[in-house]
Amino acid sequence: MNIEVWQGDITGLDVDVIVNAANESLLGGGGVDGAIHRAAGPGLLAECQQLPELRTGVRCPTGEVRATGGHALLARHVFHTVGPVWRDGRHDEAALLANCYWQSLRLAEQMGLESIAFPAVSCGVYGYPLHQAAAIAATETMTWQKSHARPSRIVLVAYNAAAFKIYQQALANAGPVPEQVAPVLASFAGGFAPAH
Ligand code: AR6
Repeated sequence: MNIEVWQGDITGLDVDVIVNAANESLLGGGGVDGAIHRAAGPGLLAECQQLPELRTGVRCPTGEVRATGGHALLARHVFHTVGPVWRDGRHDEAALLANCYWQSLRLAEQMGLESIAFPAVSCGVYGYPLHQAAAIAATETMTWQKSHARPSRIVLVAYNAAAFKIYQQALANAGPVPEQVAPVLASFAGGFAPAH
């Protein structure tokens, strides 16, 4: 059991599931969403289009998650979650972002998946301050691992060196390390294949 920080492009990871920072339509966009759709190929968009709309233009409300296949990705599945748009921190942003992590971990457990990789949900176009988002990612994933066996590998993906350091610090701050479940703080995920 460990939580890892890995720097690079999430689309190249050989894990059971990569999480996508999507929007409520689930019909693609820029940032990591665009990268995942490009790498997965058109089958991913076709599958997203088949997911039911709860109301016009909303297939996944903010804070929730929907699963699809991985299509041309190495990852077997994609979880599409929708992070909050950052306003001022007083509009439930933290709780909604925590839900993205918690609901994704719960779905991975229900599906019997062993490994999951998260990008920095909400930290691009949606403007969430990375320090605060990294603290939430660290707290939610570490709390999850204290009481759940699966997924046994949780990877926090930093897209650049600055984000890598912020994640390292967030994990160090999120202790105390649970007994007998020592996370490998900020290790590179040596077992993952890089992008082609
Ligand atoms: N691998 C890993 N991380 C990445 C990658 C990548 N290939 N590309 C970007 N990031 P964003 P959001 C990082 O904007 O803020 C889309 O249009 C990036 O550096 O992708 O949740 C959706 O359709 C940043 O730290 O997601 C939505 O409309 C993080 O991923 C909207 O953007 C998230 O940045 C969602 O905005």
